[in-house]
Amino acid sequence: TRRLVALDAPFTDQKPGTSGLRKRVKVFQQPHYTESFVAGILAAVPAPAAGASGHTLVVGGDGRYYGQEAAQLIIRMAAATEGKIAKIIVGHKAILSTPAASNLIRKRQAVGGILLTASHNPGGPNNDFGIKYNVSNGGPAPEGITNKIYDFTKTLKEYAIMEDLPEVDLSEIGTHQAGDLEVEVVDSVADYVELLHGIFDFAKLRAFFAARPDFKVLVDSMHGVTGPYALRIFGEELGLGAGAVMNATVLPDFGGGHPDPNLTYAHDLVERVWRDEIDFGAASDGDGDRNMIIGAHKTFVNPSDSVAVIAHWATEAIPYFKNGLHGVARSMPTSGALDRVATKHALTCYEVPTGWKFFGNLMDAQRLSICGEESFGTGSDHIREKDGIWAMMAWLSILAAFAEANPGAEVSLRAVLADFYAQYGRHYFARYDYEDVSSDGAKGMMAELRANLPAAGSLVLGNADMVVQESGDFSYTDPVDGSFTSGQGLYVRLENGSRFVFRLSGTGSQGATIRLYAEQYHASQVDLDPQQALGPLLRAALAVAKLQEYTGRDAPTVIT
Ligand code: VG1
Ligand code: CO
Repeated sequence: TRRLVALDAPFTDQKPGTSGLRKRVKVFQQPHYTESFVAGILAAVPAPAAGASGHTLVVGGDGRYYGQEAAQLIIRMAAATEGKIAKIIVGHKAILSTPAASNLIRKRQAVGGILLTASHNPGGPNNDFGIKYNVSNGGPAPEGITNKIYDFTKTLKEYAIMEDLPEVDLSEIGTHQAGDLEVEVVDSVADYVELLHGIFDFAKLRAFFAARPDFKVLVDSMHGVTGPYALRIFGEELGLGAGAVMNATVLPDFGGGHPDPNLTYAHDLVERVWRDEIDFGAASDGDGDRNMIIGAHKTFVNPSDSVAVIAHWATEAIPYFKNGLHGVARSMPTSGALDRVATKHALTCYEVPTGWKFFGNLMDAQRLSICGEESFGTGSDHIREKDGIWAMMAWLSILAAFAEANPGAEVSLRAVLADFYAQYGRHYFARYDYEDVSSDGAKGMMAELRANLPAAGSLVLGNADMVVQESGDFSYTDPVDGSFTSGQGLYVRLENGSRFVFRLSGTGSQGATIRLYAEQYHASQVDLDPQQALGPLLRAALAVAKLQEYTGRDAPTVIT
């Protein structure tokens, strides 16, 4: 039976951040809390056209704690929409990587999807859960819609739910019925693998490995959602065996780890790759949309370089792009390496605010093929999310193409990067994260910096090498639909091409995280240590922002 459940008072804290609503599991477990946000999403789903049948919605998540409960709850609430939602497609055991969910939404012409993930945030009963709404193009809902959801929840008085429906057995693939709602449980991996087959040349990659039996690959799924995907794609399809994937079991608490693929949190992989001289090492985050690429000789592919190198090689290395690229894009804090590739290849390079939702319109308008963020996110218009496994496949394809183009040369990540830097020069890039600082301190620091940004023509701290060319608070007007977004990060660009940026994270679940991004270009000095090359700039930025004064921190939590 359909029941209307009344709330004592609406929740006022359900404002989605950079990528969905992320809170402690305990917050989602409060009575009616998850229901309230789901009600907001269901209200944001457009009504079906007159006479048309109800919509299809995709549901799935990264396997974290509370995902099963949330999926069952969404089914009971969707079944109470009186036909607005007629069908739910859900991953086996409610598991879908974020890229796989984006693909399913597009492929099955769903009205949207509900993604049960807090991405790279730790999971388990005392950590984070998250819910993200994606729209019919497969991408994260734009701000217009997330604001609507937030406004709806702030005044919600009651929500509808089917009370006495038995749980749907999500471990059984096939079609189930939940009242009037059809629930199709699908293999989590199959459609995604098919998608990749239409993008990459699997036979060529197999031949590459067959010709190099000593070439070692190690993929770290960090007990996140990509385990089954990586086992199937790298282990089986590319013939590398199950040993090529570590931490492949999806665990509700990610094995107690922090499923964020960077040099700090993916340290087990980093240690093995650098110690055992593994040629190609890669990691992905909890929900599978991020990637880190590392290799022997202590090689680390900075994500800002990664998207630029992929764009440089795309038409040659990846069949999906053989007819050329529409354009490229990066988030504002991401380095300008991609801009150089765009200039050389006569492509437009768009600069958008942080967060994947800003790429979708450009892709839908066929203005954008490849894009990336400095935060270990890389992707293309094959879906509307960043895609960790896609990035790994792209880099393997580049290695294969590099081998073909340079017979007899060393085939390694290091060689590909050296070749790239020789052609374009190098954008040194570093990011400092100060996690879990006091919200007041972070806000105070940003407010003072915003008010006192060093002006064009002035010297940063009187330093004669640091003449300010431009500074401001980044805003963006979407060239496709004209929507305007402001307050996206404080930047100071110097006349020598260097830049630093401060912004506050929008994905944390408690306190505040300050991010400082720095970049500096060198045309010919390409072998410096990035932290050393950027040291003076970083120190100047920290002093200008009075970071230590406001936060009491003298060192970052994570350095990239
Ligand atoms: C961070 C990254 C941003 C990324 C977002 C979601 O946001 O900086 O580039 O798009 O996470 O990634 P913020 O607001 O904390 O800086 V994921 O893998 O969490 O979906
Ligand atoms: Co993620």
